[in-house]
Amino acid sequence: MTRARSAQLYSNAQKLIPGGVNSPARAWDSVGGDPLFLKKASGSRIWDVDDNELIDYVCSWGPMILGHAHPAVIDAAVEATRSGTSFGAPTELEVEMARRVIDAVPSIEVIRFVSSGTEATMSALRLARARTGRSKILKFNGGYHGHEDALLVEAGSGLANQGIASSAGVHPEYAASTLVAEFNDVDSVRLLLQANTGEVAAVIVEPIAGNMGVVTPEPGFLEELRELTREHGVLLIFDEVISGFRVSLGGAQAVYGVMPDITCLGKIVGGGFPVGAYGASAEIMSEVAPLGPMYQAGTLSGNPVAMAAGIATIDELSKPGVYEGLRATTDKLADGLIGVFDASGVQAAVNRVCGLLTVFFTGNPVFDMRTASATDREAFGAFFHGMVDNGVYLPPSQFEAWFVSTAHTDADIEQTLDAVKKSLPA
Ligand code: HOZ
Repeated sequence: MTRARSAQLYSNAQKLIPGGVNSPARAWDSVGGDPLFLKKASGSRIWDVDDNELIDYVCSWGPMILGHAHPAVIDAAVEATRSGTSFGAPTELEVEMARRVIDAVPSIEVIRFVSSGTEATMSALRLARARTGRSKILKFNGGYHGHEDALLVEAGSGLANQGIASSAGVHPEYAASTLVAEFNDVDSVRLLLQANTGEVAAVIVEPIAGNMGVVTPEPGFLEELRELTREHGVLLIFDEVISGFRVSLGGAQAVYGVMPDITCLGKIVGGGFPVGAYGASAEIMSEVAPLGPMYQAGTLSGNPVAMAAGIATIDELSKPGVYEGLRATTDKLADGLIGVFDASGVQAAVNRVCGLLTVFFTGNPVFDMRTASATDREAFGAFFHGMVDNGVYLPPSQFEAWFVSTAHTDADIEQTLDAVKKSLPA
């Protein structure tokens, strides 16, 4: 496997772009080595600029749930493009898209489209503050909700890799207004809400954590969170940027039957184009301008090409059997991984839900950021490189999810498991 062209591009990029990447999670800092530069993708496969073909479990960090360059999505986007790529005025596509999301996601009655997941969470916090008249926010250690200032505190994803859980440059008052609890530990939430009675506007949580690696909510955790927030008059925000349209058409809220006050979406909702969204009851959304006093705007919000791609994606996902298939593929991969690790005496925890999984090298269960951080990250780095050398592209970090798509076949899974056998950490 030659990577000469990637190495050359990376060297050039480092002179032009901070760290050579436009998003830190793409650098291979935590596993070592130079990132691959990609030039094309189709279905479950990607090709780098040196013509190496790999099975892809990054899938653009989530949006490509149907696999890359799905014909229905490409056709819809191309057709929309021919009619003009941005108008800065309302379109029929936005209305069609809003209808689909509202029909699918149980707690959303009214939705506003923005251009990224970060914009969605940022706007959701502003909405919660506007609605409650309070300023503090509670998040979870290892929860990552994009790069909004108040949320870059004890964050997962790229920040955890860099060992900078809280970003520099955040206004100290913002950071001070963010409280941090432990995922799956409702008592840690209770204590913070009691100590800050009447001051907390919202609790924001990834109902299935995806930025400390995949960590699922323990039975009762989300339910108790719902109860507690209600008791304290605090709005509950589900960041479903990763879990939305992935674990089911209705997201994690439909799977666990717990309804947030505000939902944030991103990734899949744009079908591979830059889209985010936040939605809630009609009453809460009446705070949003021009109806209400909470201002939020964007030139490319509801962009027609992105809306067309999103509609095509949701329509494909709405076909019978899609999620059953995705779940079966995820299970086949996760069970296969456990089988290989067990047969080789490698201690590993494989956390999974439909369409997502993470391998942690540890003999213990991983249920929050502390247990995720206590796993063998050096072993993960060696495993990652073995996998890439054997034709499988994984997220270059312990604290990210592997994304499975509906395009991954049984043959892909077999090939992946063969690569795992050759990549086992010592
Ligand atoms: N937010 C993604 C990681 N959880 C990274 C996005 C990217 O680097 O493209």
